[in-house]
Amino acid sequence: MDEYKAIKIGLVGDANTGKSSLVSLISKEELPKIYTPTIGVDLRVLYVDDKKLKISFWDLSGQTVFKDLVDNFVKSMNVICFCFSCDDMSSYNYIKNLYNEYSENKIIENKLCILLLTKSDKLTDLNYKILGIDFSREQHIPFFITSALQKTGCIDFLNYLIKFYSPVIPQENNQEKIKNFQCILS
Ligand SMILES: Nc1nc2c(ncn2[C@@H]2O[C@H](COP(=O)(O)OP(=O)(O)OP(=O)(O)O)[C@@H](O)[C@H]2O)c(=O)[nH]1
Ligand SMILES: [Mg+2]
Repeated sequence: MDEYKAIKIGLVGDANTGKSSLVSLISKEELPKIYTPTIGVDLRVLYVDDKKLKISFWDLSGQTVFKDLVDNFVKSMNVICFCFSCDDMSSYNYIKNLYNEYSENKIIENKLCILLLTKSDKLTDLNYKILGIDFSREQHIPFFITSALQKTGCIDFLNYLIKFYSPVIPQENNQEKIKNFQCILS
């Protein structure tokens, strides 16, 4: 396993935005039937054998009580996924503030940031989508629309990550790639 490139991905966002559900889906686990808030952090690992990638998903709690712990974990990640959900405008404000905070504290420097709109099966207000597109364009970060329930968007998100870290492309080019990303909508 030594020759595998390790990539650490942290999912952040307000409580109840569906981070754990997304990670369950990616790990091919059953979606939890009832909402169980994450206590601190959960970890799942995905091996992509043909690309020699070991992708670890750090499912970080959105509970306020764990904010300091989450901030500390985030510092050691390669990728930060900012999650907000289609049914809660405060979850958008939450990640917007968090992004600004991490940006001011230089926590996101040299990290790939990704914006995820979750629970798209509940999308009744197109404003969520527009806010996501605007945010991703302003900050030059990729944007994916997902539903763990309907199993949509996650494959595009995963493929993007795999392609981004594909060993064929030297790691040094990543900064360039971050700047030149295309806004991806699924
Ligand atoms: N409709 C719908 N509900 C979802 C989806 N994903 C998650 N949920 C529900 O949203 C609630 C919260 O999901 P979690 O994945 O536990 O949320 P979380 O972001 O991990 O929450 P914390 O661990 O507290 O930060 C649960 O009741 C899930 O069943 C989705 O894609 N669609
Ligand atoms: Mg959780």
